[in-house]
Amino acid sequence: MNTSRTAVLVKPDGLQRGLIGEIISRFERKGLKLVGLKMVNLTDEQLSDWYAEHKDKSFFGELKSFMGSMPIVCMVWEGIDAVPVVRKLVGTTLGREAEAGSIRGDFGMSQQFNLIHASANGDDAAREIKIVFSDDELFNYAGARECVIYADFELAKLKE
Ligand code: FUP
Repeated sequence: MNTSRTAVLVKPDGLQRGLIGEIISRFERKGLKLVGLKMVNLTDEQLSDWYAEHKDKSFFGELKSFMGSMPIVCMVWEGIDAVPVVRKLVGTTLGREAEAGSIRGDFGMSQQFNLIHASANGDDAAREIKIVFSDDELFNYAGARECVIYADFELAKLKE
């Protein structure tokens, strides 16, 4: 399972709270590389695919209507183990229990208004990225800072 690319959504509450710059900044400072970015209003069909694992849950309809209520910011971040690294920076689902220092722990109080989505595993990341991004909207480029973020043997792993 490839975990070097992960999907992130800044949800409607993150947009309205003015947290897009803060969130991008946290991922940049960590050393992750931005390889895809767009603002979209997700359709009901896209949201049904995105949240397919929750289709039988009581909150499914409300979650989709919240997520489709306005544009959101979609990103793809790259790095060694980007999927678990980003999950850790995001924090656990319920904002008021999320770890201090994480995005949800520092800025959120809610379960539904938890500011941000991050892919749970490599398979979800691959599926979610495809829902929003076409291949030509994802970029491969040399990161100028990579030689000070990773050791040579780690850089080789990133290129595998
Ligand atoms: P996470 O992986 O942390 O984003 O959380 P989950 O996959 O468990 O849940 C997906 C989204 O459903 C969460 F962002 C919050 C939302 N949710 C509700 O709105 N109500 C609930 O009771 C549980 C989850």
